[in-house]
Amino acid sequence: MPLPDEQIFPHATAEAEKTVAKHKAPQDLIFYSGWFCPFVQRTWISLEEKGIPYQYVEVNPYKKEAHFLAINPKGLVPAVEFKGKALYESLILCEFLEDAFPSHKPHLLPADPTERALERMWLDHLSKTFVPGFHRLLSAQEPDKQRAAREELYESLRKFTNNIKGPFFLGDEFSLCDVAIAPWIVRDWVLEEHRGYKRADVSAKWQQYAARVENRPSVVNTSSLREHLVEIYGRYLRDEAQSQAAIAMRAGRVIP
Ligand code: GSH
Repeated sequence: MPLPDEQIFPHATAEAEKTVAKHKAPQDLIFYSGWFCPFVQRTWISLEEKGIPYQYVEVNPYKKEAHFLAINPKGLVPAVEFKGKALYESLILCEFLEDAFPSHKPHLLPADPTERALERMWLDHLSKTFVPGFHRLLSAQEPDKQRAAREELYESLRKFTNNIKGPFFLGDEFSLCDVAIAPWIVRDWVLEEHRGYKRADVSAKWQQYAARVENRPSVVNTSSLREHLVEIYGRYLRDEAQSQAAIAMRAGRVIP
């Protein structure tokens, strides 16, 4: 019997569908995507920001098909095949795009080694506190657990927000921290509708930053309609999801 998580609307919609249509032709870089996935969207935003030629291939990662497991043995999207070599992990892929296409701008990591390290420290913060915190709030069932998870998420976001230097994380330039958090900003309506989260309750600065990031063309052009995400998030809201992330979080392990 198929896992309920396999029941996913089969393709991107809205602006993301138009972007997919422009990237059907074979290229040196094949981008294995799942239109619904926030981790995928990070890599997709980087590709779009930098104007890198790529071929878009839609995968349902819950089906664990042999052809995809040969690309990523973990069976997770996003993955990339570049000149015959397979790569995966969203932030590693974003950094790979910086390294493999140095003439493509904008550069999403600062040139200065200290600034680069600082950017990576904040990426680490997002991976270790913000992303698991978002998931914890999404799947918390009892009101007291939801309250605690919401406060924990606000705390993580306030720390991040206090370090935003300008319109974007590093100032005027859009950078990898903006890329890394953007997919969860465009999905925070789920928390707002079901878990009492409000951008304004984090801070006014967060509210303004989030509005700016969600309107960035690369973010808009990789976003699909909410209506097809509702079914997926319903499984998380009822704590019924069987994704690797949901199973790991339920068992108190880190998200793979
Ligand atoms: N750490 C991975 C990354 O950053 O790329 C996470 C990727 C991930 O969890 N992708 C999900 C997936 O492929 C879709 S959003 N899930 C398949 C599964 O859980 O079996």
